[in-house]
Amino acid sequence: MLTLFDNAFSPFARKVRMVLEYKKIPFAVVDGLAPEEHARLAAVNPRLEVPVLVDDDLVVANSPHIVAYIEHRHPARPLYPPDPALRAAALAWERRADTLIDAIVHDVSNGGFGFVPGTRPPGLIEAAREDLAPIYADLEDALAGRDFLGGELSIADLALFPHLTAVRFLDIAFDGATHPRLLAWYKRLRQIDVCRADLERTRAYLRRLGLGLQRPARIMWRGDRIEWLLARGFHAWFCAEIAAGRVVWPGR
Ligand SMILES: N[C@@H](CCC(=O)N[C@@H](CS)C(=O)NCC(=O)O)C(=O)O
Repeated sequence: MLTLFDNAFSPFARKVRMVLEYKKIPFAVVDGLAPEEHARLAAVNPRLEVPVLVDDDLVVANSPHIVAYIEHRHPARPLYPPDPALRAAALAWERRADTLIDAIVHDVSNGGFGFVPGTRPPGLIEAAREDLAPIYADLEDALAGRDFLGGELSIADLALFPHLTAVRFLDIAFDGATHPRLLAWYKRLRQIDVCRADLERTRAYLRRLGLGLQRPARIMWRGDRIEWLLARGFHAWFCAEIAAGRVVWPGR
């Protein structure tokens, strides 16, 4: 039996869960970021990150590796396009979603829960808009003549979907008038069962937590998310966060 260490707010975990559901693979779920599950998560991933997939005695961490593992073990309903060029492009989109797009969305949302009004570093939204603009333009181009980025539904679409949902709530969304193919793609995905279920789960999770725009006391920071902040010149803000004891580092 497979067990997924999941969290309904993690774009990486959401991607993996949609893959499992799309392939109709049975699995058990543990909310790996729930405080009461901390020890169980630590036992399978010392970095204390979700997602993690446990397949009997075998542990796979890091979402693109988990997807590759699932695809290898369960090839039916493939999510890697069979055409080599489309496959390479789909994996490149997955990587862009996991790295730069995740970093921008995470940093603008301050870890997912938003900034207390008036505390967002000046210029952050503008920097995010600037760096998302070429991505939206590339997506618009990539969707010319096709419904999905890999031809059929692929890992590219499922990796991007959680992020392109989040941007709508952060004032950094694409404009449907200038990106009509992207808007049509987004609406198309929302009609797909696994994407609909994903959105419903995330909404229910947020309702359960009763989240307004409250910041968590401490946020776990890592690689790409820090890189984008520093590259865009927000080092003073980030150092102040560290100095204030609000930064948690992944385990080793
Ligand atoms: N590269 C990893 C990144 C996973 C990751 O950053 N997970 C975040 C949630 S989005 C996490 O578990 N953070 C720990 C925390 O917030 O406590 C992957 O693709 O799976």
